[in-house]
Amino acid sequence: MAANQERTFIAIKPDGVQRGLIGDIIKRFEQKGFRLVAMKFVQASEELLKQHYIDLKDRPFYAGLVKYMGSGPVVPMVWEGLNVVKTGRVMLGETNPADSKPGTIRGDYCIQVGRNIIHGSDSVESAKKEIALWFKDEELSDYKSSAYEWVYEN
Ligand code: IDP
Ligand code: MG
Repeated sequence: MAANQERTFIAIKPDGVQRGLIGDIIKRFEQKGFRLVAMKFVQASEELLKQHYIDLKDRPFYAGLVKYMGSGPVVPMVWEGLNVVKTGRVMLGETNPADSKPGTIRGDYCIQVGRNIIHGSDSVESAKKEIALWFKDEELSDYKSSAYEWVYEN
């Protein structure tokens, strides 16, 4: 896979949807130059959310996290580009909004860790797992962005 085709899984959580932040969040990824590969507006099942956060199953906040994520519709997305996993995490800010710098999504739009409005994959490996969990292969769009030559040197 070419480096410019790295993919990450980003999801706007129920609080981000309810607070009217969908457009602002998508805009940041678009303006950065990343390519939108897939997006849905869905109410996730408890089963899917438990699986999505399976690595955290022994943490005391796991049940509350699954309930929070299922409390309303979410916007799961796949974004593509050079170093998109790492850069995506930088754009999100820290897990705890209190530690997130202004200019980051969590730094700008939220206050508490349990209402931190957005998810982003933490590695290329977990991105692959999360994309496969939330999207079917045929839901991943294979178009070429007309901005590609203006975003990348080669
Ligand atoms: P991340 O979302 O920045 O990758 P993780 O450690 O993977 O952070 O935790 C997943 C999600 O679980 C966080 O985004 C947040 O919504 C929630 N979470 C993490 N730590 C706490 C906590 O101490 N209390 C409540 N919720 C938490
Ligand atoms: Mg995580």
